[in-house]
Amino acid sequence: MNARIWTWLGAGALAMGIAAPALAAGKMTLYCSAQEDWCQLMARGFEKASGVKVNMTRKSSGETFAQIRAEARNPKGDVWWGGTGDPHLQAAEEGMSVAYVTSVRGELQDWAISQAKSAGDRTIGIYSGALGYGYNETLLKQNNLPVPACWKDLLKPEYKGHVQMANPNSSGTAYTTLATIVQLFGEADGFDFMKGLHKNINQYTKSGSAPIKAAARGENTIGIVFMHDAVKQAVSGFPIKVVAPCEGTGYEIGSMSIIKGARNLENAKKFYDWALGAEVQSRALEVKAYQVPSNTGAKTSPKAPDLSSIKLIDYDFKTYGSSAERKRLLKKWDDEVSNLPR
Ligand code: S7P
Repeated sequence: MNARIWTWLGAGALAMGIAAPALAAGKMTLYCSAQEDWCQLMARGFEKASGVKVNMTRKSSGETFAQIRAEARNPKGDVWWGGTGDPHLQAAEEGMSVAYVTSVRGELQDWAISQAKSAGDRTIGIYSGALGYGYNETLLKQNNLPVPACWKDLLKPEYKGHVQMANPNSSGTAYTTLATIVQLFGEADGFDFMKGLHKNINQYTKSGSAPIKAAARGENTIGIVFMHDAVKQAVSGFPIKVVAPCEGTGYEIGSMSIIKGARNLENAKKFYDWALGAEVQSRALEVKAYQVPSNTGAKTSPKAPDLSSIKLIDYDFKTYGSSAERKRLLKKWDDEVSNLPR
């Protein structure tokens, strides 16, 4: 149906004193930082469930954070759904999101509620997943490269030009990598690690999952990503092997926030409650999104990385999600790592 017919129908309905469902339900703008297919599923799913027209834009976590900050005086978004928790915490601290206590709270995992509590309910956990890397087994063999198992293996000179990660300024995945390495090895040794890794990097991508998509296509050998993003490629039939680094690794609490100044606040709250429901979270499996859902009643897949079998660090979300620390680490990485010759 074209726009003119919709307008005519709407005007007719109003003239007759009847509200057409879509008109009555209104609209909302969703900023989404998960994978495009999952973002579409959420946007279209909410439209179907509520009649609310959803205008969705997909961008990486760091990019969405920068957009919300740039729009702060004239907010255009209503809900920011998905993406790593650190920039959501930073947004909460900087007053870019508003407090909301969901009716679904009692169904959520403790880590999802802790995320909310630490931000005065200005954000909440929607999923969790561990960081790691994946490699293209065929390319590894073709290039006679050893099988990597640890973070420090990625510093070996034979991997020069074979490793890809995203830029931590734009990507939540890559910021999680930087913060994980600093927590795992200490700041001085962690930055030495990042400098050593830089020598082997063929490209810093904008999006966090791009390195493993490139590996799946045979355009890159090793991609530093969330393990669930590597599993998605393996399950899709690509020759990708997934690694939980031997030293231990960090993890994310993927989050959701209502944007301060949301023009469609009631619809934002409706989306928020809907998105936390068990049935909606179970739909993630339809798009091979293998994160751990925050609703305890949501379905998980046996293909999903088993977080209880991975050596996880006690990731300090309070510190590494704070505005000052995130800014400081990103600046240090820009100044001391990204400009080094390779
Ligand atoms: O949906 C997969 C996923 O890895 O994407 C999010 C990620 O932050 C978005 O990409 P960027 O790294 O480019 O920001 C994660 O939260 C999520 O698990």
